[in-house]
Amino acid sequence: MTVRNDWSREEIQKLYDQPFLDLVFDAQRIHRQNFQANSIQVSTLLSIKTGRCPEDCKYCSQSSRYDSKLEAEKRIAVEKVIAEAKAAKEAGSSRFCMGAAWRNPHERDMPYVLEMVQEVKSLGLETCMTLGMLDQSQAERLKTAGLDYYNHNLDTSREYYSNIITTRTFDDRLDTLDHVRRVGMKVCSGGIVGLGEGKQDRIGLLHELATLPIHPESVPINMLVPIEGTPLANVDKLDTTEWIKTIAVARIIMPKSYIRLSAGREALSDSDQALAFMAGANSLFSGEKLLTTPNAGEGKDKVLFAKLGLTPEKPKPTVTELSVDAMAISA
Ligand code: SAM
Ligand code: DTB
Ligand code: SF4
Repeated sequence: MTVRNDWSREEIQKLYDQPFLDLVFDAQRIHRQNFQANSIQVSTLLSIKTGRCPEDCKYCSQSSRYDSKLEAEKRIAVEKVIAEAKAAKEAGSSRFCMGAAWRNPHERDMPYVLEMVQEVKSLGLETCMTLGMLDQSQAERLKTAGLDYYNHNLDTSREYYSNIITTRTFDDRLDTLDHVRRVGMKVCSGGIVGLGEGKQDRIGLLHELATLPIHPESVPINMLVPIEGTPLANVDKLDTTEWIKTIAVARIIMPKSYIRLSAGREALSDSDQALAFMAGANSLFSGEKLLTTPNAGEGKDKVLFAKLGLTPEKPKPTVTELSVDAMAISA
């Protein structure tokens, strides 16, 4: 199956507007042509610097502009990050994603994040970071340290974007994605639904993602987690079906990308989650917490996986683990 980067908005709209069951059926068919059925990639998130962010993203608990009652935390120690990463690996995660409430990393933060990447990578976990905007040299240094993925979301359509964020532009976001791509790092980029946007904006977001020169390897589709004190605290809740449709269309137009059921999973029933997997979601965040909000813990996910017959993708073995295996075979 060929991967296309020339989708038109009309084609995407047509996919989105199909009868729901036709759309989900199509998405699952395409999913099975490109991925192993019943296998889910599991990532764990950790906030390495929480709150007091200068940006004005209207959904976010971490913006200093809103009174979200979040307790801010300075950079946490690298040792603590390593301990959390080890625990995540033991619990079955294959990727460890570290997030910071920054507009962009300052030069003084670089040694801290670079050391962290090296250490987490040496545990045999895939590494991911989300630190805000990156310049070309920062992307280069993160790649050299062993960073596998960089998460930077487009969040919503170009047209709706300025209703949500004014402190950085849509094109700033595309520039960061371009810097990440140029150094050969994998891209994790998606958006949020339920921001008060219309269907055309969900289609616009999907169109932007699917017409990037290379599709993001990982596409998180978040559902707004309303945060008290933020401008979007009381926005009307989006029907879950629209979230599932967004996932299904993403699966069809970006057939080789991992589509991640992200923030908002707490609000989904087990059967809604099953429907999201049916629609082609094959990745999720596990653990008790996302960055600042609660998430389904590992225990809950184990039960869900057993109920649905899903298997977590295995973390890649470390070099040491590989050589121990090789010795066992040759003995
Ligand atoms: N500060 C960095 C940045 O914005 O690039 C990294 C962290 S930021 C929290 C990562 C992403 O989480 C955002 O782009 C947004 O898509 C998602 N997110 C943040 N708060 C959310 C919320 N309340 N509900 C759903 N998704 C949210
Ligand atoms: C993404 O798209 N979703 C994750 C991850 N990338 C960094 C973050 C979700 C955050 C949800 C709100 C919170 O916990 O603060
Ligand atoms: Fe800051 Fe990221 Fe939250 Fe925006 S989404 S306010 S940049 S932490």
